[in-house]
Amino acid sequence: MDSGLVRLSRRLAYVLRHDPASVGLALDAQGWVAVDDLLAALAAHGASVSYAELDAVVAGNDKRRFAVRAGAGGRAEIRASQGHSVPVDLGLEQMPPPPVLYHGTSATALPSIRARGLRRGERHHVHLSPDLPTALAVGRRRRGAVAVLEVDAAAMAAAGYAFYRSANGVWLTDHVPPEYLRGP
Ligand code: HQG
Repeated sequence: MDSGLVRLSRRLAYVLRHDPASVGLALDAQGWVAVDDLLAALAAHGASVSYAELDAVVAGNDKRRFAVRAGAGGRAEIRASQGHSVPVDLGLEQMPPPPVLYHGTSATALPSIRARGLRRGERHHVHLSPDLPTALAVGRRRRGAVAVLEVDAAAMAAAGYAFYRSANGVWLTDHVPPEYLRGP
């Protein structure tokens, strides 16, 4: 994606996950908003975005961060597939996880993570990656050295912890206690 579309993708992620009110929007209970309303709200806040640009962001997004559907009355609606801090019910179904999941983070966070486990912070869930390369990419968003932890998802599932998978393949759970973490 070119840099203009990357910027647009970041702006959309911010609006649709964290602060729809920043452009005067409200999401429905499941996080959806009509595409028309979104584009009008962005235009009213100084960002004129065309349907073609929005399509390019939705289709060209490496992580498929956004989902589009035909809503009530045939209006197209959009939402972020995961990562919200505003309260939305994504309707995620619980699913048995693969035996091992990964979490990429900053090496400086390790002492705290070893002591308290992985915590969800502002987000609804702890985010886990299905493979090492994805976890490395997530960890590289942080400053300094990257650390990748392995999560013993099989043992967690056996102990009754719930796992969910977002529409774009991110594994989600409420908390990973330290005893299920392996790694550096
Ligand atoms: C860390 C991106 C200290 C955790 C990615 C992480 C992902 C702790 C940071 C998605 C801790 C939270 C989520 C503890 C966790 N002590 N630090 N006990 N427990 N942490 O951004 O997983 O581009 O909320 O390791 O690809 O980095 O937004 O979570 O470093 O899927 O679509 O606290 O965001 O996707 O950071 O990333 P985040 P994350 P998008």
